[in-house]
Amino acid sequence: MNASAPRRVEHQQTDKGYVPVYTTAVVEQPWSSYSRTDHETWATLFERQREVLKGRACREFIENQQRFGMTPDAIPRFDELNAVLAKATGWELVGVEGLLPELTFFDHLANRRFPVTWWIRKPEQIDYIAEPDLFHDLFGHVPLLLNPVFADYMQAYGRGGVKAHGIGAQALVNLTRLYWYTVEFGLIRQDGALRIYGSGIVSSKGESIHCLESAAPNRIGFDLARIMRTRYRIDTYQKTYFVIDSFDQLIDATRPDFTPLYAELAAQESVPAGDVLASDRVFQRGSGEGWAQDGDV
Ligand code: HBI
Ligand code: FE
Repeated sequence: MNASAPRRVEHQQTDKGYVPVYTTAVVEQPWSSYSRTDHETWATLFERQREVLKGRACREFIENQQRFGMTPDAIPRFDELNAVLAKATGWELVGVEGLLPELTFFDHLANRRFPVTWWIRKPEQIDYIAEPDLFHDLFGHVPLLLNPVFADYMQAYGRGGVKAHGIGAQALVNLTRLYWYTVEFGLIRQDGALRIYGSGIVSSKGESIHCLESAAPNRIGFDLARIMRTRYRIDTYQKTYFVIDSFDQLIDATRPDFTPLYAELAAQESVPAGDVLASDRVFQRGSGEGWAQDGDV
């Protein structure tokens, strides 16, 4: 790591698990400072995930990763990806230290800027890392920004986030759940089968298999208000995955102003992450095997 490389932001490990450190700085990708180990970590994760996602990731994810020309040979350069992105959907990747305060994050999305963590996890974190690193952001989030409908959804989400920030904390909770159950852990129905589009899933080998093949989780049809009421998991696989029929369904759901919906939701109980409601469109009612009883966020 040469002296010019920015210092990686480490979340503090405490007895309550890791405590996120939020920063707002935008940094140039220090591509020349990546070590051989960094490139090898990218290669290992890239090859492993490309293998496990065959027949599991949605069409658009694989197609767009190829359009970017991402390979296991080396960590991709943000400026090369930006050249492709700018032409296709007008999005731009900006390097960041890690997690951003919510309003900063929303403001980037509202302006078609996607924040990508500049550093990649250490080899000993290859199977799990608590915060989003370069692999999660670049491999997981960036490909779908080439899909025009999903790219519009991400900008609409950012604009909604800036508004929700002005409305109050509960609106932010509702909106964060929407991000969690779509952008991070969403499933889509394609050719009669369930496929993955959520970034938190595609960047995780275990969850790429679990979300589609395990009997444990619920799989429920997308319903905006239902998702905004539903608590989620940070430290384990999701107990429930929500299934969209198309990316159009996502962008259509974000057209109306959410203010009246937030007011409605404020009067309703949150739904525990593992519950199934009578009004749900159920693809699978999970067995709940292996679920932790507490810890829903
Ligand atoms: N910051 N860099 C980064 N990446 C994220 O995905 C992210 C964030 N800050 C907040 C956040 N996500 C979530 O709370 C969103 O739901 C807002
Ligand atoms: Fe993410």
